[in-house]
Amino acid sequence: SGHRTLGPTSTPTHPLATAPVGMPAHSVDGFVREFLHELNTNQGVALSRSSANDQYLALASTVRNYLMARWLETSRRTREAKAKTIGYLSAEYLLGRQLGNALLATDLNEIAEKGLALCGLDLVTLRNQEVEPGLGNGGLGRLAACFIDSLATMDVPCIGYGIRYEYGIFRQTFVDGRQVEETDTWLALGSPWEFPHPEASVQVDFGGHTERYVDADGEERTRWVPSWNVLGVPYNYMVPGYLNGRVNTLRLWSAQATKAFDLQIFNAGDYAQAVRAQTFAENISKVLYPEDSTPQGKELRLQQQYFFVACSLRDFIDNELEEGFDLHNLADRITYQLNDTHPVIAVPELMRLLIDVRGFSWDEAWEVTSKCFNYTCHTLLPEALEVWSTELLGRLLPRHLEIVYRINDQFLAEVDKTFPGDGLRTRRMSIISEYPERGVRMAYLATVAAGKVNGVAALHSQLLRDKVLPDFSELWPDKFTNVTNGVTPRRFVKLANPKLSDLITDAIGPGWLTNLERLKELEPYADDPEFKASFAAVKASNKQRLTALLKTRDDIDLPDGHLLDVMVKRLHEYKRQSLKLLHIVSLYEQVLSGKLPASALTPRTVVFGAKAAPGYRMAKDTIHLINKVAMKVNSAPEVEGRLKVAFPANYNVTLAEKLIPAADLSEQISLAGMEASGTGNMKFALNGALTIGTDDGANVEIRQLVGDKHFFLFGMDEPAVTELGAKGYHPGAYYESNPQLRATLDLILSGHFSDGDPHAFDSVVFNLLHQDRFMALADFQSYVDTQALVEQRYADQDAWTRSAILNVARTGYFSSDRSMRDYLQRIWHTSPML
Ligand code: Z16
Repeated sequence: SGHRTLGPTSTPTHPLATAPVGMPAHSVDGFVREFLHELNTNQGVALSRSSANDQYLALASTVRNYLMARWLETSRRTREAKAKTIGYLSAEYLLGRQLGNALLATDLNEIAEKGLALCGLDLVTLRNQEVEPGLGNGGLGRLAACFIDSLATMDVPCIGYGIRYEYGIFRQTFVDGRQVEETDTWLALGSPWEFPHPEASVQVDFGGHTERYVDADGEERTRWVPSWNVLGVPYNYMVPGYLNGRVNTLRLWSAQATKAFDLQIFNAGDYAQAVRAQTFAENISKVLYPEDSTPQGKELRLQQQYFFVACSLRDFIDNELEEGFDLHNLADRITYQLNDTHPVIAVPELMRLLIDVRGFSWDEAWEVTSKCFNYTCHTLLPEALEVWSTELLGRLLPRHLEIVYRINDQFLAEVDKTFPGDGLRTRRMSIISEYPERGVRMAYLATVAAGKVNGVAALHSQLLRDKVLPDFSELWPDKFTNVTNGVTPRRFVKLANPKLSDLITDAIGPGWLTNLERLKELEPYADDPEFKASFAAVKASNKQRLTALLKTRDDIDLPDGHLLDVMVKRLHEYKRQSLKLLHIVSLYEQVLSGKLPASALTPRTVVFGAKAAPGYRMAKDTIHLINKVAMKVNSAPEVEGRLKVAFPANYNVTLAEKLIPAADLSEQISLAGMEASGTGNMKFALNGALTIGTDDGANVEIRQLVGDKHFFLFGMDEPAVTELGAKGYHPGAYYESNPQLRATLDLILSGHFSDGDPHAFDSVVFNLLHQDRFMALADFQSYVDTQALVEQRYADQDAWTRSAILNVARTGYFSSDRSMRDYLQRIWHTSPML
């Protein structure tokens, strides 16, 4: 009755099908043929009548087709070898544009450029048609994208699992300097990079209750009787390795209503209600939650988490393993990496699958489960560690809550055996918290289940052991390890900074792109006048490229010849955009009040890029203040054009790729002990910016590697922060005792930046004066003093360029390839395919 059979039936064969379809010819003519074919048959238009969007979509399909044979072959090879796969479980993937990366991975850039030119088209224009898939908030999502790029490039089997949000991270605009959010309609103009597989959909259950029953063998068992369900439809994306022929898969799940769900209501005759039910189900993958680091405990978010994790576990077992595979050996074939606490519900889900569906005993199931998972923690902020109320969890996933309770009982019995009678300790360590309401501490659950728990930079991993999970590290010292984050040099050096890449390759050959430690070979060039001149010319050219972009993108005028001082990252109090702002206002105030002649200012443009979570008041007020200060400073004749503030809206991966290569100075100024790692810091250093930063996150390792002379350290270190906190921190004392800080805050309080309204920025200023949880005022003087050192160094352009080159030469460690090698050795215990 019009229905097609779902799923594989038999295994069809044909002599010509033993190998996947071959690759199209790597020639300009071949490329043009493929491109026109795609334009005609997929877009259904003639070249002469095609829109830029048609052309982009046809180009994307063309490039995609070059990867197709490799994708099919990768999948065949991996299955045949029965290789162990990394299952990367992440609620976010901040991929950035795909076309440039696909052209790079296939070595088609030049061919595409020439071929398109023959058609009268410009490759750069078409590349700019692409709307980036922004399926992540910030660092964590971008890290996932870098990691899957590296695994593909290193020939390691990996499936990235996540959610295909219909709307990714919101689009930011400013109205009167305030952030306004718009929905991100990234799918609206077509999505040439994805392959939906509705026939492989997975049903996911929710709600209901559990029942005990006795099975045929007389065993007492549990059955979950859910009350509603949805379908998860997989969408596959290619993850091409760099010039190595491997193409891994990113599998993102989209929620759809099941038939059973609405049939009942249809039969009851309420069509409108049935359609509403469909909307309800499809809400699950509708939108990315826009909080970075401080998640909201919303029911829909828990639904999202369980939804993608349940689909992903089922997918691997049912579709990636051969039929009849003995799940007792599951850990031989997959290791799941839990990217933060977001996917931790996978732990009780695997237990449930093994016990309730596959008939395992509890102990057998735990034996398998505890070998399959590892957990990465990305934060130290207590408010970022997810706790789900047992009320919500029990309502949405009653069987999982039972399993969590039993895991906890078994775990606390173990604690009691190791530390007999230490009731305080068992209460502290319980997976179940009692205040302010009963809840499941997902970080504890992850730690109990995981083979390894890692932090994301050396300092962070140490603090994780000492401050966040001290009882756990005492119980299981060997469970804890560090893997310092990294970034992919393919996207963030080669694609983002082609001129620097060519310069490097001219000097040391092309091997650095897959072996970034080879950047060390650049060290001698730091004293080569010719190389230095070329390096400085590349920076100047990247600034010009940025100037052109900001003019058309934001109608922002970047002045020539300024020190380009860049702070781009999510807006969060702990990152201290407010401290950067105080520095700007302080410089401005000194000129206004005549303490400093304008001619003494180092010409400097500060560029901010930052989205605030829509519900984060302080962050949004800070954005407003930055924009208001920018308006005033930029038009103030007193500073004679020597101080500018630019705040392009909607900072995203695409903008980062243009901004970072142009930067002179990288702002990494979080309060010590707060930023788990940072990854922007690495991207800047690798592109030849010098860092001004605190001793925090991966800054610590960057400074160790580049050397103190080439890094501007300021502020308290973590022990000093802890000591000050213990002693009692009084920000008002800094205001009272530091006249320049006082003049700076007073200028804001005077209404100078708010058309005379003295209360416009009360929330930000009074927070700094009376609370200042992240001690911006305590670090203010050190920061402005260190900025003066920056200016001194910048005045000596030759010395600056030398330091910049050494930053590039000495930060090869921060390749995500190295991070992946560390995970392979320390956590996954597997290796690339041979
Ligand atoms: C996130 O982006 C991060 C941590 C977290 O708990 C949640 C989100 Cl969405 C960031 C960290 O803040 C940053 O320091 C780190 O570099 C990044 O994750 C990747 O590890």
